[in-house]
Amino acid sequence: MNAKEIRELFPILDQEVNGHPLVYLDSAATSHKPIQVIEEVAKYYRSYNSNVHRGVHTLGTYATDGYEGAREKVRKFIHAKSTKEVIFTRGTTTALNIVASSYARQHCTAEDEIVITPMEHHSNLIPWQQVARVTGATLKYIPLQPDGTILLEDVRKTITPKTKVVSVMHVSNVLGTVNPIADITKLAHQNGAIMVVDGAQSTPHMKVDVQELDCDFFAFSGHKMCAPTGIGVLYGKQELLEKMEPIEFGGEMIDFVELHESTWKELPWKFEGGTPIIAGAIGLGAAIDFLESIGLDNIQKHEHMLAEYAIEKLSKIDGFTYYGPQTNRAGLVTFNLDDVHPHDVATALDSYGIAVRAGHHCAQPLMKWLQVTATARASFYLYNTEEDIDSLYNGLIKTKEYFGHVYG
Ligand code: 7TS
Repeated sequence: MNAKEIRELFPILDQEVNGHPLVYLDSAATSHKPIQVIEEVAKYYRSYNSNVHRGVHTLGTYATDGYEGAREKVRKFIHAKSTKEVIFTRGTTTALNIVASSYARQHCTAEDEIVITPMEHHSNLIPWQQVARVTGATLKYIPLQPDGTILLEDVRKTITPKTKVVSVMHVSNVLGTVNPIADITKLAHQNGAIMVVDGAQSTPHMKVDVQELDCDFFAFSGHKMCAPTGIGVLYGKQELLEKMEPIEFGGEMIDFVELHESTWKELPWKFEGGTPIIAGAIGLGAAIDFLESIGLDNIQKHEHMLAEYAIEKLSKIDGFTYYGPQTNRAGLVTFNLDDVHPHDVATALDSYGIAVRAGHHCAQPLMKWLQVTATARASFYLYNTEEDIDSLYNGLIKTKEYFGHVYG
């Protein structure tokens, strides 16, 4: 995989920020879009913009073919059995909220337990807090090891026959931990619970096979994998989705409407009330074609290499601390520099054209566990190179010198 050639396909990367060439290290927040995706979305608006599933006119048929064709691309990409199991949503947050609001509120009582981890993004934490609040169910946490991993032994102790739902992130957006989803799923199923996976940080970077994981629900966002914002996916096993009630009611999702009652369309459309995210889905289809043309295995290998290189190089900086496991980690490095607030680190780096994220990364309980108020984070994708990490290293050295001088 040649990251330098791949960069050329991302027009946004060819610019200067604050007088320096842009070094974009914030792809865990959102990725950039290759020209293929930008053009596919523009083509929809330029030549066949229409609503789907209703018009018999020609453009409407093209739009429906584009939208439903994208669904089939997603199905293949995650290896779902049927397109009935692929629901387009606004993103991971919406997808997880559908499972919490529709499945969990129906199935949980005050006798039941919901099991998650302290490393979850707020999107996979607050929906479950809300289910617990409304149903009286108990929210339980699988404890973390000091390096930010979880032990199957602890999973075994936390999940019980009272557990109804287990929901765990595939890859941590802060620690870079890759969780053993297939093994956790087995333990959930042995106890009669369903398994929900937050795949926001795995799907863009590694091959995901929902049948191999055997999870019941899997959520991800298009914008982190080269697609536009505003499109995401909820995968769910058909037998579960069939029994679930929609959470949004209105046009598009109905079959027959009477004055006092209505019936729903079949899957997946019963969960897609209103005009759907047509351009977004078409963009996601183009992003999948793009990622598959490069190969998810190649992308994963490249990011592994970058993460190892970054940890080795940045660890040479006096006062540099990173969080999360040392090995088997995803392509991001969350860190702090002694005596410099992470917001100052990010602001100083920005003045050199280097974009990193600072803050709690939507994981406040995890920050508490790490005993920090915030961190900085550099996250990598297929267009990043070792030179980007060298720039980060040089930027951090200059940042340290500057703040050492100010505070020293
Ligand atoms: N889950 C994980 C693991 C995430 O990293 C994110 C977004 C979400 C869920 C929510 O995704 P959304 O597309 O619905 O917003 N994570 C980040 C991040 O790490 N920095 O900015 C957004």
